[in-house]
Amino acid sequence: MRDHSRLPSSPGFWRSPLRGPGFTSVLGLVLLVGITVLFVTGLVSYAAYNPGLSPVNDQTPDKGVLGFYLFAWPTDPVWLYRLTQGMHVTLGITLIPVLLAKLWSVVPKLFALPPARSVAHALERISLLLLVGGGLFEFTTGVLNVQLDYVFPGSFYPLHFYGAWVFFAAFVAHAVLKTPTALRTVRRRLTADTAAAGDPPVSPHAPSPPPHDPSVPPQDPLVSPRPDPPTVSRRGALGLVGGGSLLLFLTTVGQSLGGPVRRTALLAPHGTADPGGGPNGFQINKTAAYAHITPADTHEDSWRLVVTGRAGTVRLGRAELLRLPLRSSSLPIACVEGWSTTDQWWRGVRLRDLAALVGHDGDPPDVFVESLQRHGAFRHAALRANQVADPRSLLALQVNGEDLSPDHGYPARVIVPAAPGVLNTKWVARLTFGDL
Ligand SMILES: Nc1nc2c(c(=O)[nH]1)N[C@H]1C(S)=C(S)[C@@H](COP(=O)(O)O)O[C@H]1N2
Ligand SMILES: [Mo]
Repeated sequence: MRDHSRLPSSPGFWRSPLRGPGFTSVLGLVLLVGITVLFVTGLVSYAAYNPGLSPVNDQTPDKGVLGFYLFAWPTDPVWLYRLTQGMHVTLGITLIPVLLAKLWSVVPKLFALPPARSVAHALERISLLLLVGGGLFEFTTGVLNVQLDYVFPGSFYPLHFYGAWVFFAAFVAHAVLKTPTALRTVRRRLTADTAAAGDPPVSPHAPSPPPHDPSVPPQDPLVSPRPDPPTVSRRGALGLVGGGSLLLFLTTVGQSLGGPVRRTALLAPHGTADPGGGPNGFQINKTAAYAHITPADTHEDSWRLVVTGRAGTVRLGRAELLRLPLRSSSLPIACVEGWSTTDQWWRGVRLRDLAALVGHDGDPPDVFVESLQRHGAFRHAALRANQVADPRSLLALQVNGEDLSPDHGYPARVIVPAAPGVLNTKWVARLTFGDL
């Protein structure tokens, strides 16, 4: 006779004594909270990144109904995007061991036969496929986008955005079905632990604790019918998962804290340009060389900033810009990839003063910013009116008391409070205020 226990569809195939509702419930409850935070911080990131005014800077093409919630991202507090995106990326990376352990803990269910016992069961299994597939997709695309320059067919942003909605819909359905059981399991486990620890009964007439853990009915499909002898306790296994998460957290979070702590971010992407020391010695995203910006392009004799508004166009050299009223702002750069800098001291011309030069006094409109850079998705950006109006928003010419370095955007770059780094266009060549 064939030994069915050698097929993954047979419960006897799965031998780990760790599997069971207790293990799965704890991990599930951690993910319930964690993934909800990931979803919210992720949606918020799209609102920040996606001004929804210019199709050129709309990183969510055809966002359609899913873009219903997009709003004007505020410019206060200046560390807002450092916080939301630092949380998004750090938490996402920290949750990887929990996600993997959770999937491992329920893997027998994925193989169970028959594929569907009823229509309801079939629907549940399809939703599980979306849940598992969506979860793996979101975590994988997120990590790859942070760690590698570019690996996707099409832009990362719509992929991660659509994926998030599919994943989260399946996640909500799953959470509604399973959270009550998970909470009950964990609560019973805690009560059982307290009783086992030898707490005296509340009253001599109180019913004695049940002889075995009632949360693990022997027929629970997660419990192996033929478990191997344990090599680690459930608590030990949860400790390993938690330890893995802690290690990832400690080797990631430094990139969002910035400053000297950045060096602890061993898992932050490397191989990027070394910013060196001095006033310009902070994180560089894309170097001038990468963007094919040459000294000839940015030389005083050739570079002119072209500013257009309803009153016409003006052209300004760097010397002329330096003669305009210069302002200072202490602002960080916070990249969608999760890293950010501490506040840097920028000096330059207010965007709203430049708007006023071309006929937009008082109430400046949106601006479309274009770089000298010819190729690449980040060579242009559109800023909302509230970002232009903020007195801290600058076309920066200097940073930390020195001229911008070529890698940080010499001769001029945009810096806007609380905005994602991608809106802080470097090597600016043209500003167009108002409707295009
Ligand atoms: N022209 C241009 N500007 C750009 C980019 C770019 O690739 N090209 N990268 C943007 C991104 S994604 C970030 S995070 C910031 C980083 O600025 P930094 O390199 O000065 O730290 O610059 C932004 N400005
Ligand atoms: Mo970025």
